[in-house]
Parts: sequence; C-alpha cells; structure tokens
Amino acid sequence: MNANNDIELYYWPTPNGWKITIMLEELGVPYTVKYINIGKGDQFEPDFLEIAPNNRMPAIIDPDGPDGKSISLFESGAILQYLGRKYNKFYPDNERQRVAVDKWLFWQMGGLGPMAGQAHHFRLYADEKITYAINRYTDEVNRLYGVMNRRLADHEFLAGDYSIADIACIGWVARYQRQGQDLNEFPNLHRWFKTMNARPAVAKGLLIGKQEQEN
Ligand SMILES: N[C@@H](CCC(=O)N[C@@H](CS)C(=O)NCC(=O)O)C(=O)O
Repeated sequence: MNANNDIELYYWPTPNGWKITIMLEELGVPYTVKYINIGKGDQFEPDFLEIAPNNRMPAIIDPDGPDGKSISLFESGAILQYLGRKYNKFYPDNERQRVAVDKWLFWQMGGLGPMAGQAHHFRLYADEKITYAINRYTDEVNRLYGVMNRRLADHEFLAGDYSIADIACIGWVARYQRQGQDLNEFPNLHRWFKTMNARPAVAKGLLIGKQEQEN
C-alpha cells in the first residue's frame, strides 16, 4: 500500500492502458502510476503476476476496496466496471442503460481491441509480412469501424450518454492509421473521435507515460 492511499495503476501507454488513465482522469481521483515496461518484460515479474496472472497490463490495486480493504484487479473491462460502480460515474445503475453500456464495452473487449491489436501486430511488428493476415485484420477493423459509424449515426455516444464504453474504444480508434483506416470513410465515427479528443481527461489520459515510453 502507498502512503497516501492512492489507487495504484500498473500501466504502459497503450490502448488498453489508456482506458484506465482516461477513466481515472475523468473521475478526478488520485492515483499513482507504476510503469510496467512491456517491451522490457516487466509484465513477467513475479510481483506483477500476483495481481495480473495473465501477464498483461493494465491492473490496479485499490487500497480502499470493498469493506475498506485492499483489492486488486486485472482486465481493463473489469477495472472500468469496478471504477464506474465505485464512483457511480460513466456506468449507470439503471439496468436498461447499464445493459447498453455493457453491450458496447464487451464489443470492444471481444472485438475492436483484439482485432485492432492483431492488425497492429501483422501490419507493423511481425518480422514476416503475411498478406493474408494483414488483409484479414485490416478488413475486420474496417468492418468494426463501420459498426461504430452506424451506431453513432443516431447516438452521440456508443451507449447513449458518455460512458466507460466510449472510454474503452477511444485509445484504439486513436491508432486508426496503424490499422490502415481512414476516418473520412466514417463521418459519424470521425465526429465522435473529435468530441472525445476535446475532453480534457481524454487528452490527458492519452499522454500519461509518453515520456517514459520515449526514454
Ligand atoms: N484483455 C486485456 C488485454 C491487455 C493487453 O493485451 N495488454 C497488453 C498491452 S496493450 C500487454 O500487456 N502486453 C504484454 C505482452 O504482450 O506480453 C485487457 O483488456 O486488460
């Protein structure tokens, strides 16, 4: 536990990590960042694996968890839901509205995130350039952007009001160029993207750790 009872965020600046910096910035709660340099293998350190057995960041420790006792969480979607419930923000407790948020949050967790992650991998990082894989994931991200674009045609945000579903998606859409996408093809998504980036907490969350990454 840290001296000031801050939430500890185990983090590296990537689309999954940004979900949590953005959420914490939106909530305005104090937090301490513990950098997990995934390029250097910090995610395999035994202390980190204690709280994140999947050797992936983000993870958090909240010293002031349920019943006032410490709690740790991994999986960005679970962390967003936990923080949304704890602070009663960006995750409505009305069941119908919560279901709308959950649908789009899980769509991100099971669809946009993994597919965009594979697009990044095969387009940028794989030693071998495999055309089939590049096309498959680029096309799938294109399809998913189309899904968002249609949804955003008649909704300002994915689940109606601004929510953890939007927070989960913005970091991935921020990397659209790496995924071989052109936002001009998706006018409603483009409008949402600009609205999201204009939020100070989103802009700040996307910058946390940038310098650390460049070192
Ligand atoms: N489903 C996980 C995915 C987390 C994830 O994939 N994190 C990546 C960075 S974006 C990571 O820590 N990678 C470390 C590795 O690949 O060893 C979540 O949403 O929290």
